[in-house]
Amino acid sequence: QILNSAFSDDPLIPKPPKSHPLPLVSVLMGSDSDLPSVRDAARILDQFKVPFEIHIVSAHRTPTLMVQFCKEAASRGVRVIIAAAGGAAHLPGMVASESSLPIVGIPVKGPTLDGVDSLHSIVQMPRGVPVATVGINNSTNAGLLAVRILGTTIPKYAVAIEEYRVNMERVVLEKGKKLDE
Ligand code: RP5
Repeated sequence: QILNSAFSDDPLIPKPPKSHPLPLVSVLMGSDSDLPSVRDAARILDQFKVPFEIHIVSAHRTPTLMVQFCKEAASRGVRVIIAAAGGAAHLPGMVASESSLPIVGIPVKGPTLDGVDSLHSIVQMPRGVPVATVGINNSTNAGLLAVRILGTTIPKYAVAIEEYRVNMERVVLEKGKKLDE
């Protein structure tokens, strides 16, 4: 069984949120250096009270762990996998090839090439192996998409997304009103 991955002891690298024992969503990242880019997805899942887990799983550095993770995820109750990677960002695509769950890919912006390398690596999947790719570093949308997918079968998440949308509209309209004053 997959347990929490060991994250770096480097005090400069933010600690990940704690994994839930019975997660509906798995958040994977290729490296602990991706953690800042997945934090907003974790915040959204937390906000919507979705049980989730978070692991480092690398398509290149820990391929055996990645395959094992994919084999076990659905039977552990996971419904959606969010996978973040940068550079030669093969993790989301490889997870999509090893699992039948819906995969949301987050292209991470690395120190070079502005994340376009990651975006192209994740979005240009061959027909038959889909990855729902969000914008570069847009892990907020990855979290929201995962909640929406859960909402198709778990009504409380659909209701919560509806409330989120209504609230977002209200906030934007209020901002517009303030501009007109
Ligand atoms: C990818 O390589 C990771 O997703 C990360 O974005 C990138 C660089 O990893 P590190 O060299 O920072 O560990 O696999």
